[in-house]
Amino acid sequence: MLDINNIRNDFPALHQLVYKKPLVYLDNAATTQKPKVVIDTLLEYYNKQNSNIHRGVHYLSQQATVAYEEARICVQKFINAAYSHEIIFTRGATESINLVASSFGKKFLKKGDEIIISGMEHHSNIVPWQLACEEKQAFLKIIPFNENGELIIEDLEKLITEKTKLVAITHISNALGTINPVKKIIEIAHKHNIPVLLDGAQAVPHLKIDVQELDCDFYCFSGHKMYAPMGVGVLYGKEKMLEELPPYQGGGEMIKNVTFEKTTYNELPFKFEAGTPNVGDGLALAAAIKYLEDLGMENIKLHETELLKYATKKLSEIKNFRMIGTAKEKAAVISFLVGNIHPSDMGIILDKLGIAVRTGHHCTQPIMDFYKIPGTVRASFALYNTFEEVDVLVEGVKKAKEMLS
Ligand code: C6P
Repeated sequence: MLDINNIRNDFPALHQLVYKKPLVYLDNAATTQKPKVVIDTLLEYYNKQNSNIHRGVHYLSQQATVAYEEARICVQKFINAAYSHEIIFTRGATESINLVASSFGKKFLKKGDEIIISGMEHHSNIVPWQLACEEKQAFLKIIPFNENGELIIEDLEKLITEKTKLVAITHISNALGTINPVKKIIEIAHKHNIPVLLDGAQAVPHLKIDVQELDCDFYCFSGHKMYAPMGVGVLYGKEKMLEELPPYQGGGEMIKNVTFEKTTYNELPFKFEAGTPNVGDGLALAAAIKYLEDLGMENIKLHETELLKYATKKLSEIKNFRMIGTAKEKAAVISFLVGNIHPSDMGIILDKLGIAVRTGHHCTQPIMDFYKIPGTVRASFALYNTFEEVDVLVEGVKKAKEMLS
């Protein structure tokens, strides 16, 4: 079992008062707080190692290059990719998805083709595909979900045609908490030789990810939702897929040889990493991964599952509490409404009590349209949250309800 009180000491930001109240940070699906080891890694990099990498002959450049490539190997092992060159550093999940949508779209999409996504995608896994489809006059098809917020995957078989080029699905929904049956989805798609991209932005901080076991073709995530800094993320792609895709951006690093007549491209992963990379944040991402591995992803999952159970039970006792997203398989995300109270009114009162939650559509407007609601209040938990904090949330919701009813 995790010693949560001890763990909390690793996170400086958790120990502060807001409006003279102890901070209860429950906006972890938006971004997590950072452990000291991650902050220190960043400081150490800029204090001692800072230099541009790959092209330098001098000591600092060589040291930083080695450290950055070690960070790549750290990510590779964390998600069990077959090769380190299958790990492309990006700015985050959004950029990873845009990279695939743009490059895959350019190479493989033709007029009349189809891309399948689901009804519960984050806008980051909708709009890039819409852009790609618009360019090639292709179409988006949508796997629906039921009232509980579970995908109706029997419909996937019906949606697939010989024109389907790719399936792109979120591993865990940021607004509903649903853990999707991605292995099953991948099996169905692969039966028809269709590659699958998983948006793992919400999954990587909570589950042990094994991309070879999943057999996904692409996996995308952001560092800042898994205790690393903002501005760094990952695209995993199977070697064979990445080899086939054209570059996303042009510039330094991604080339082998440039003349005005013709440019040849660098090998993987550099073909997709144009320009000076975000070295410091890459190293800090590796530090976050080591931190998670030391705690153990299984232990983290156990703790968060207990928090989810406890919070679900306690909140459900509040009269007129309505949970949005009641899938059997859920991560520690609770989206809710209370009576007719507008989510942002609830959020403002919770904030004044020191409780940080997110309100609104969470960049998933189609989900809100499905439930015919303007948005939700969302409490999302991390490895450092406590049962006492759940109690504070429950009391806060009761108080807000009293004030707003
Ligand atoms: N969700 C949330 O509060 P970026 O912004 O690139 O780090 O991540 C985008 C993204 C993609 N997919 C999913 C499932 C996500 O949840 C997010 C980010 C945040 O839920 C911001 S809206």
